[in-house]
Parts: sequence; C-alpha cells; structure tokens
Amino acid sequence: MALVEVKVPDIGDFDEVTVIELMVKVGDTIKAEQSLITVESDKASMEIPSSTSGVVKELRVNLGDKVKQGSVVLVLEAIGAVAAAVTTPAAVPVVAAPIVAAPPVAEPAAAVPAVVAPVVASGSAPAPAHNPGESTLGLPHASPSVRKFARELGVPLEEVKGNGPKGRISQDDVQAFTKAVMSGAAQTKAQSAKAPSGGDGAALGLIPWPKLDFAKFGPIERKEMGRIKKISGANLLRNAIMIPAVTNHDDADITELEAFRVSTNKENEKSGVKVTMLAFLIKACVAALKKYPEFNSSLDGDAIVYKNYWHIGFAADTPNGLMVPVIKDADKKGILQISQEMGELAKKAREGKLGPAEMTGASFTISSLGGIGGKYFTPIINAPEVAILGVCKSTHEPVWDGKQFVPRLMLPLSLTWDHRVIDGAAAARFNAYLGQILGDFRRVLL
Ligand code: CAO
Repeated sequence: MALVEVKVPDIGDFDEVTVIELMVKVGDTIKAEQSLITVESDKASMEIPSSTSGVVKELRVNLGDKVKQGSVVLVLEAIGAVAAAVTTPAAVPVVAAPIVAAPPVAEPAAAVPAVVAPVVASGSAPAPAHNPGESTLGLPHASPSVRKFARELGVPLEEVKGNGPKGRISQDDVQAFTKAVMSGAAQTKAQSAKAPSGGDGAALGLIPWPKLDFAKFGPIERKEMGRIKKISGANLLRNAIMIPAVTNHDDADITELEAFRVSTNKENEKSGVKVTMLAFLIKACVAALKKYPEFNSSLDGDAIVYKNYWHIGFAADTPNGLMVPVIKDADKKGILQISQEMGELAKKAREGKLGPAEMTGASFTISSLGGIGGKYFTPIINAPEVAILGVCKSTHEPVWDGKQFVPRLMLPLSLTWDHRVIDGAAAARFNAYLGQILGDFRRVLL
C-alpha cells in the first residue's frame, strides 16, 4: 500500500493560516475530497480536503499550528490505485471575513425543559451548548460540513454556542446542543416562544422580575443552582402556572395503624426491612385511586386518559434537590415489598444513582414531610398527573368520640387536584375514603 502525503493546496493570497479544526484522526478511513482540517486567516476560513481515499496513518498538524501551501497535513495509506503525482483539490472557503472575536459567552440561562415533572436522568448531562437569549451578529462561525450537519438535523446554528477558537461551532457543539434540547435541558428560541416558561414572566405579560443589588444591604454569596434544581424548578413553575389547582386538607386517624406498624417492625426486626407509614399510604392511595379513577388520569387535549396501572411516585429530599422515584405496580405489591423498594429507591436518589426508568411513569404522587414536621402544605401537581397527596407529621390530638375527648394519633393530609379534571366534591370524597382506609385497613378488602 502506498503512503501519500496530503499537503495544503494553493490557498490564494494567504501566506500563513492557522489550523482551527481537526476533522479526522489517526485510524479514520477517509474518501477523496473529504475535508480534513479547517484553517483560518484574518479574513476567511477554509477547509482543506483530501487528495485521495485512504486510512489516516499520521497527523502532521495540531490545533493552532501555522501552515502554508505545501505543508503536510497528514499521511495516508492510500486505498486503490493512486496516481504518482497526487493533485490536492482546492481549499473550500467557509465564510468570508467572519473572523470577529466572539462575544463572551455567558453560562446558559436556566434551561426550561419540555419534559414532565422533576424527572431527572442520573449521570452527567451534556453541557447545554446554547443560550437562546444571546444574539449572534452575522453568520455563525462554522465550517460547511458542520452547517450541513446542522441543516440535516434542523438545528438552528445561530443558537449553538461554539466552543472552538473564537467561538467556532464544531460538530460536537451541534451534537451537544441537540442532546440538550432532546433531554429537555435546553430549549430552542422557537420552543421558548411557544411556552410561557420565561423565568422573567415576560411571556405572561407580567411586569419584570425585581432586580436588586443585594450587596447594597449586606454581605452576600452567589451560588449557581444545580442541574436538578433548575430542571425541577422549571417544571414546578409550569405546573403551578398552568394547572387550576385546589388543595383539600383533612386528617386521618392512624392510631391503630401506627400501633400495627410499630409491632410489625418489632416482629420483623431481624429482616432488615423497616415498614414505613409511607408504604401504608401508598397502598391506601391505590385503593382510593381505584375507587376514584379520575385521580389516576391525565388530560390529553379534550380527553381524559384513565390509567389502568397504579405507579406511585414519592418525593424524596436529596442533597441535590427534590427527586421523585416511582414504585411501579404498587397495586400488586405488599407493604413489606413497597417498604423495601422505597428504601432502596430513596437511597439511590440520595446518592444520585436513580435511572430515568425509576423516575418516570407515575400516575399519582405522594409527598411526605411526616418525618420532618409541619401540619399542612399545598403540594404542586406533578404534571401530567392530576393530583398529589401531601402528608405531614402525625400528632396526638383530642378527638370527640361522642361521649368524651380521647387522644388519637392524627395524620394531616393535603390533597392538591386539577380542577379541570376533578371536582371539589370528588376531592372531599377521596380524602374521606383515604382517611377511612388509614383508620381501618380492612376496608381495602370490601
Ligand atoms: N408522622 C409522624 N412521623 C413520621 C411520619 C408521619 N407522617 N412519617 C414518617 N415519620 C417518622 C418515621 O416513622 C421515622 O421515625 P423512626 O425513625 O422513629 O421510625 C422518621 O419519621 C423518619 O422517617 P423518614 O422520613 O426517614 O422515612 P419515610 O418513609 O417517612 O420517608 C422519604 C421517606 C424518602 C419520603 C423521606 O425521607 C423524604 O425524603 N421526605 C421528604 C419529601 C419531600 O421533600 N417532600 C416535599 C416535596 S415538595 O418540595
């Protein structure tokens, strides 16, 4: 096999140009005419194509190198017959005179995902490579192959942040942008224009968010929000704004249930599985959801989609923010299994190890602050679900039994529901039924 040196061809008026992009690497099989590197002068950038097909054996240039006509770009092991004198095709101009220093690129604005709920894939996400708010004057700085690639994917190149020299956009930048949009971590300008998700309220016709220099009033420390907080915040904002939500508060008498839970845990001490109140709540909610199916539904345009599965999400407080793991098919599982799964999922959530499948598909969510405290609160619905149950700390309270006040362990329940799907009477019935089950679990069998 012949080894061929591919050289920089006649590059016109330029004496020396800088290598700003390497488009191939050692081991790549390339075709004749395929672009190998991009070079740039102070007036234009151009791609240097290959003179022949072959396998790259050696790269002779690095990013930032100065090259001129005749400089060897790389050595190829030629495939097929190679003419003794190889003619290098002319360089392909990219953009005439685009070379202005790129504006400093700000950190991406808090991305507003199009995905549902605080459902956050674990692991590190691609760095959002774009900032929809940033305007780029003139043509984006990218090679023809990158432009073609972006065109094929329908990516608005002017919104992609270039990470190359002087803000040049590479294929990797386009891919990172696409991944960020697909994962919901970023939005295109077109998407932002459609959704009333702007953090400043402008899309809703509201007055601007107050901007204050807090340092004027005392010492401050500024910390960027983590990815999970950004994603869940955007979802919560959308859900709070778009759902006509109402919250009903009620109390359930869990005196006997708590006594049963405590005794069960004593009996099962050696099993390593601790039965939690939340596991009973999940089971009780499944029974209530079966009796009142509209609480286990979603809105789809003018239709209501009733789900014949009962996957229950539960809010977990983690060092990175709120996460919602899901107990799948809670109707088919016993209290012990639910308790065990919940423990494992909550641990994974805190360690940031939950997979996307473990955080999706919930048909109803419970948010329990019972281990912490409080009386009632108004949880925000985890769209596209239509209801969420908030639970606070149970306390002993005097309850009138018809003859006298007796101390009973009362559990505060707060049910938030979507008034487009559910009526107030149904919500009151749901809470009352839930309270009855928690008061006497035998009712589940009726
Ligand atoms: N009333 C009184 N005590 C309760 C209770 C309740 N409703 N719920 C739990 N407790 C008790 C438990 O019995 C436990 O006590 P012991 O250690 O003595 O047995 C203690 O509180 C701690 O419970 P826990 O919170 O660790 O366990 P859990 O099963 O109740 O909850 C989980 C698990 C993952 C839901 C919880 O750890 C958590 O993250 N809660 C926060 C959820 C949240 O942030 N919601 C808000 C969302 S909106 O921002």
